[in-house]
Amino acid sequence: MSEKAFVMIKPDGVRRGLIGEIVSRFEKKGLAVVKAELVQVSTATAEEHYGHLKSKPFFGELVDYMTSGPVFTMIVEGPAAVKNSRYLIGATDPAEAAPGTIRGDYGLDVSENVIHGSDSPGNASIEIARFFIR
Ligand code: RTP
Repeated sequence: MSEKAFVMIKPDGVRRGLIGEIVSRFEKKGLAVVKAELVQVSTATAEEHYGHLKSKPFFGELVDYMTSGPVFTMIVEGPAAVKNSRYLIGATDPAEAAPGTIRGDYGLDVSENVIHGSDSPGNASIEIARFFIR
């Protein structure tokens, strides 16, 4: 059954010119990119998106990072799109992410870790609404 996932190339990924490489990985896997946009995230949207981390000491830095330049937002669609996207993306900390995953191949820093992918179909719907239905 087809499913939608929300994926976002973070400001470091965009700055480093990784959009093409990352989109290509999703396409080669067989997931369709059905919507995409280069957009500047507002402070309010970044704070809402990472609201579950509000109590963390790095929350302010995380919001500054996420608003430091444009992000590339995508809706990807296909079988088990959420689970398959998370596999392609790899572990949150690039130092723990397997080679062959996006964070494993392109990241070094646990905060500036190149890409975000929704962690459940429910959160995918919420994030698609947050970033695409404005
Ligand atoms: P994401 O939401 O971005 O896909 O990341 P995730 O589910 O893999 O990880 P989560 O725990 O929700 O963390 C969200 C983002 O916060 C930054 N972070 N910094 N300095 C730190 O120790 C730290 N820990 C997390 C990362 O940008 C992470 O992706």
